[in-house]
Amino acid sequence: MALASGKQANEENELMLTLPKEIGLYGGPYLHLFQDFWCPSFYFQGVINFQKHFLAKDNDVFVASFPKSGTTWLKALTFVIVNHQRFSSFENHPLLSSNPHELVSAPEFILSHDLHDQLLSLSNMTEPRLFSTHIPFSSLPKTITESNCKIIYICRNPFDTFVSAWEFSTKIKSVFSHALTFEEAFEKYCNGISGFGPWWSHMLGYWNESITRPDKVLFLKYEDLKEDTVFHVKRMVEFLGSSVAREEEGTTVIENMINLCSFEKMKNLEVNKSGYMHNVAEKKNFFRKGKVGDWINYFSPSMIEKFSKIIEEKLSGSGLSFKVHS
Ligand code: PAP
Repeated sequence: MALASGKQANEENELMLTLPKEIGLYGGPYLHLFQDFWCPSFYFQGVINFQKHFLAKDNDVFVASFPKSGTTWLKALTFVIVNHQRFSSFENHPLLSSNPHELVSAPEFILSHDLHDQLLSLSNMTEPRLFSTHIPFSSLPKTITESNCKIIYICRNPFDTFVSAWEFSTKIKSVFSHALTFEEAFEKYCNGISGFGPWWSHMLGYWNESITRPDKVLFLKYEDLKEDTVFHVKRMVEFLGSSVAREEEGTTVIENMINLCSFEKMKNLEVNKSGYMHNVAEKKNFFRKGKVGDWINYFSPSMIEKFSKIIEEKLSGSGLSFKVHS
């Protein structure tokens, strides 16, 4: 397999310099408009390496999301389901001693450095392999879209997603974030300018695919998962063809899984209270409020009106809509 040489990496740096760029909330000095999405600088090389070098296996599982839509929660739930046979004890589970982001990695992140070693460790991972990604469906490597691997996508109402991203950006190390005002960041968000955005094409890419290929993409909403976690976790179990589906009848397995991954449980675990992820963001900041409708405390009436219209216009005719209040 041909790996990125220093020369290739330089070519990619040069390519990045030719792309339209904007300041974003976090993820590097800039967002670069690449393949119709705003790729944060720190992910650029990793995205290209992912597209060029990743080899999917038919039993791979991907957790896909727009940032701040419930990735951490979905990673935890999917990890517990996929590894049910391997880690059946809820008293001694890896999620009690590791943050979900440490257990489920994004190839676009890990392949941004030490490509050769990282590819080797990916190919040696215990199967089924579980990954995450923020890349839009249309930019996923063909090896993923054309193989039988499965994708679970989570989206969240864009009001709360924006507020969650805004709050997160104020807490990460300043070298990785920008001092945009709330209003400036909101204007950019309205125009689709945020990491891996526009948010509407991100959601719609996976939404449309979930309709065309329901066995390939399971589409979840954060709000639905909050409202009826048991129902949607059972959908995940069925979608993944997990043995939990056969074993769970008359047991509390599903409830135990849900409790282990619940906001309150995860937020209060020692492992999630201190320390950094990738030396950039404190782990505790991945667990803020975990509520539906917190946006109401942030938006002015004119912002609400403007953003509601944009959401309606962008999603019109798609069949995708959101509950925005709890
Ligand atoms: P990421 O894209 O950076 O990985 P992501 O996990 O998608 O972030 O989003 C973080 C949001 O999920 C936070 O929302 P908030 O800012 O509105 O509070 C976080 O609190 C919420 N979250 C994290 N873990 C859970 C969980 N176990 N259950 C419910 N919500 C959660």
